[in-house]
Amino acid sequence: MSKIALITGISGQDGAYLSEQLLEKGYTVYGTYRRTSSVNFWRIEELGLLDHPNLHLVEFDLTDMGSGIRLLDSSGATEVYNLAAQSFVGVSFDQPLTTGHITGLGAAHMLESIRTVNPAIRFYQASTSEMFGKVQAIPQTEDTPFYPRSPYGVAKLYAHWMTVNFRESFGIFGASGILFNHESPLRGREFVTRKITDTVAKIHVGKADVLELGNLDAKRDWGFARDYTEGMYRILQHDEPDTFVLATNRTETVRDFVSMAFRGIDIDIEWSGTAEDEIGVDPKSGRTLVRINPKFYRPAEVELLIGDASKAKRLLGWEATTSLEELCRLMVEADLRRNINGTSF
Ligand code: NDP
Ligand code: GDR
Repeated sequence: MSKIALITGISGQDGAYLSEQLLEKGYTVYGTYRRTSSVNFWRIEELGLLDHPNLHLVEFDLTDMGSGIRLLDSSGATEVYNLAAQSFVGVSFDQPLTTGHITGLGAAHMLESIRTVNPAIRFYQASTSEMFGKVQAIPQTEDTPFYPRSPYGVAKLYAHWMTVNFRESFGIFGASGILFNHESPLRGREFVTRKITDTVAKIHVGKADVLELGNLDAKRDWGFARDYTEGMYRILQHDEPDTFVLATNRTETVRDFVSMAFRGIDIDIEWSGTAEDEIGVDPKSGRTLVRINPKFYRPAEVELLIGDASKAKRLLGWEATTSLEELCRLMVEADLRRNINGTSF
């Protein structure tokens, strides 16, 4: 009999890759999506999974605990990957309560549902490097103190500690992956890497003139999402429920990522100006291709993230295998293809 997994948030980036990997491993997968006025399955469609016989798409909202209980009961899942969240940091400042309900309390709903239906179900919580926020140590490990800097980070910290608490109080197999930023061609376009690669592709084909960004100095530890979803699986197969950092241990600025992406279309951006009037220019044509728009600044910023995933390497045999250059190339190529074919999401 195949193992049964439930993935909340299958319409998101990680849900798509994780479902692909679990199906390849022979799992039956129940993937949850929200009721919306138009369907949002482009990621699983792009991976060719939409008609997979072992993939069951089920309507579900994390804020409705009763439906979580019924879903656990009817699916017979023995592993739950809780990936659903209001995951955009910027929006969490405008909608802190919605973010708290979904991203924070939503995880508690799943934990309570597991406790009610079958406490033997293994639970993975999608925790985040945003919990480190104003960082207290470099690099960040499982032992680094938390200091979240956004309503999203605060909500995730609640969900993280509820997972640890249910592990310690009720013996539930609650595992938490503190994942640093991970990107891919399936990344949502509001996140900075995909915004950059999509706009670079649009500039290349003449559909956009300029890339407008906020804080170019923010530093992130960016990896490839497919490596990280494999890490989630390994975290849930470990003998003991535990907390693991997944990261690349390399950090770069947003500015560096912009330069890297433009190199993908043979432009070597030259930077000039300071802070809020900085611009990026194509030295060959003299065109300004990058400029600052203050509307993309955040009320409080996470300036620097760099993770140390040695524990995951030691206990799970996991490490990030895709370089940032390779990741950026994959993303620019995918966006060029989509913009040329007119299939851009
Ligand atoms: P996405 O934003 O791409 O996906 C989030 C998913 O959650 C979507 O399927 C979304 O559905 C769903 N969702 C949102 N609200 C609800 C709700 N009320 N009920 C049910 N489902 C809901 O995120 P990622 O795939 O990038 O990330 C997966 C998880 O990992 C998230 O929890 C994120 O916070 C966390 N994380 C991500 C990192 C990253 O770098 N990608 C790093 C660390 C943690 P819909 O499509 O309808 O919006
Ligand atoms: P982040 O990702 O906040 O780290 O959260 P995002 O890509 O949104 O921002 C990264 C950094 O880039 C700066 N930035 C901009 N960001 C966006 N989105 N748009 C811009 O125009 C822009 N200009 C500069 C930001 O200020 C920030 O410093 C992601 C999400 O996936 C979370 O769910 C996850 O938990 C963390 O990564 C780890």
